[in-house]
Amino acid sequence: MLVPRITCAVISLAVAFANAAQTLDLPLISAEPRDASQPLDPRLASFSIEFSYLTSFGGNKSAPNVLTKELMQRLVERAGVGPDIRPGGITIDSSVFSPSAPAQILDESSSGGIFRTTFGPAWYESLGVFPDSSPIVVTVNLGNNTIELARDEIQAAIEHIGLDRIRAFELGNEPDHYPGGSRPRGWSEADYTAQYLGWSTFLTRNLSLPSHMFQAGGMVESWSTKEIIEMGVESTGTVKLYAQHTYQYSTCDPARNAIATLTNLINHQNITAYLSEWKPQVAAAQSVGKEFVVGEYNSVSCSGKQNVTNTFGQALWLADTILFAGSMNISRMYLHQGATLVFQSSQQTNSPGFSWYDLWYPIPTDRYGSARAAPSFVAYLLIVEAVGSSQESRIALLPSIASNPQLAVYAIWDPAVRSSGPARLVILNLSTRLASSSQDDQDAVAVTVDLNPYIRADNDVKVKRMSSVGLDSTDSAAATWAGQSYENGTASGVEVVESLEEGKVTVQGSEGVLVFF
Ligand SMILES: *[C@@H]1O[C@H](CO)[C@@H](O)[C@H](O)[C@H]1NC(C)=O
Ligand SMILES: *[C@@H]1O[C@H](CO)[C@@H](O)[C@H](O)[C@H]1NC(C)=O
Ligand SMILES: *[C@@H]1O[C@H](CO)[C@@H](O)[C@H](O)[C@H]1NC(C)=O
Ligand SMILES: *[C@@H]1O[C@H](CO)[C@@H](O)[C@H](O)[C@H]1NC(C)=O
Ligand SMILES: *[C@@H]1O[C@H](CO)[C@@H](O)[C@H](O)[C@H]1NC(C)=O
Ligand SMILES: *[C@@H]1O[C@H](CO)[C@@H](O)[C@H](O)[C@H]1NC(C)=O
Ligand SMILES: *[C@@H]1O[C@H](CO)[C@@H](O)[C@H](O)[C@H]1NC(C)=O
Ligand SMILES: CC(=O)N[C@H]1CO[C@H](CO)[C@@H](O)[C@@H]1O
Repeated sequence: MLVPRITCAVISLAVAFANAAQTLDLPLISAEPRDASQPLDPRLASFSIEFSYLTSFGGNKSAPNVLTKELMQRLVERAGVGPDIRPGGITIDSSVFSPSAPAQILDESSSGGIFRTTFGPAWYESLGVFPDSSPIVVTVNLGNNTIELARDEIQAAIEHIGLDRIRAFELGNEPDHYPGGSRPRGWSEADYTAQYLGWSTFLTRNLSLPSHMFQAGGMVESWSTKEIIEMGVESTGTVKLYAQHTYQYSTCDPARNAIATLTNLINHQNITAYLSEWKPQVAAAQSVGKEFVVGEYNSVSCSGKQNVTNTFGQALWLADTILFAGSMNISRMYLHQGATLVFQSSQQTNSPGFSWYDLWYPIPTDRYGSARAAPSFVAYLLIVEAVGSSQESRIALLPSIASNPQLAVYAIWDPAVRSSGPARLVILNLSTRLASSSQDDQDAVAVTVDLNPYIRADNDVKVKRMSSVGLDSTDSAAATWAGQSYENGTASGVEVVESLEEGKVTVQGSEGVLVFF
């Protein structure tokens, strides 16, 4: 696809900042991908969608959700393939497949909590809006403790999705939360491991599944991949890969709600320190030759937080979180799209409705207004273009620059594009620039980076920018990738692909750029 290149508009902007901004030399980047990640999956940025809300996100055959379809196409155009889709979350553990049911019947409590989802063959129509190249992770009911329910759900998935398109089967959601609920208080990771082995082995035989078709783990708070491997989860040959869930912040209770602020969230040290806690788990999975994925995550659990996770700040949080995850060999990150479920916590801040952290609002609602992409959607465009489609790219986070601790710089090597030296560079300036900041304050948080050491004479270096009026902006029309916004799922405005000014690029606070060498 050929795109118009309009360079004037933004270059003059960069020059305007150049006076105030300091010039920065980056640490040297090696020509070869030393200390870099495993080859990146073009599906690094994937999705988890709350099981009982898939119908809202996908629609059905006669009424597909056009916004979802368009947004997914924007990713396919860049990645070459669709992201993984995992219909899952807490509602899977009270789900029941019934061949005679309509798409779905929700049994709700008086406060709006979903305590059972009965679904039928038409439920699978919702998956039709996702690209054919999107693998599906099939999570089934383990919470109920009745293997027939899981068996029927796996059988139905094979019939209606097709085994070829199924990435893996997953037994239950966050089993470490079962003790004291659907299991006795003392139910442990040893009990989970034993049940996983019994069920996955029986189901593999009973349904004649290929070996190694299960995604094990899926815990969120206690227990770990390392522990279940030590307990023998590999012993019957059913594990394909490992998953754990992560939520850095929470609105589930008042104490955690108080620290779930934009400035705490959009902080490079906080982001990298938090995800680094999973390094032993990635290593444990790699030691048995398996992938490790974050099978469900978002920034703030219990459905996000108004004016925090529905801002452009969430885009910066996503870009840094996902690229850092790639650099530490997490194979895919499944960003949860969902809705507030009153069963998550009796003390939570949010009431029922779509989550404040969703990347898009698929249908119009009283609380959120029109169906539209959230300001954070543009982060997915930056990420898929940074990762590329070659399946050979590798990423590394460069060492922090002492004078600019909030500057996150990722180098990406991609032999399909450039044989020596980084093919692409992501520069995120996570320092705060608010929508209300004065011009002087905005200049003070801009930084100019000297890229001359990485440019060859024959290089036609291009830059795409992820920006908005400020970190705290909730306006999707103001959140842009290469000058265009994506509120209704299609690009709006004229694409702006910049060139370098004397080998330099300026990055304002709360802004990111992707440099193509
Ligand atoms: C990631 O995997 C690659 C091998 O593909 C390895 O060289 C690298 O050390 C790993 N990184 C981490 C942080 O484990
Ligand atoms: C498809 O969705 C439309 C709109 O929500 C609805 O009216 C229709 O009943 C659905 N069809 C099926 C088969 O569920
Ligand atoms: C398990 O499923 C059955 C059948 O839908 C239901 O009656 C029962 O309440 C469920 N039990 C739990 C613990 O969810
Ligand atoms: C699978 O399990 C069901 C009961 O859950 C049983 O009726 C059926 O015979 C089993 N089939 C095989 C091939 O094991
Ligand atoms: C995160 O960053 C802020 C600075 O923005 C800091 O004050 C805070 O202690 C950090 N940690 C957490 C858990 O928020
Ligand atoms: C979010 O911001 C809007 C607009 O500034 C304001 O009206 C609303 O009260 C804020 N909500 C919360 C929970 O802070
Ligand atoms: C989105 O809006 C643009 C105008 O900005 C319009 O051309 C396009 O048709 C719209 N797309 C959809 C899917 O509504
Ligand atoms: C994230 C980051 O490094 N932000 C920087 C943006 O640029 C200004 C000016 O150089 C720095 O002060 C910020 O720290």
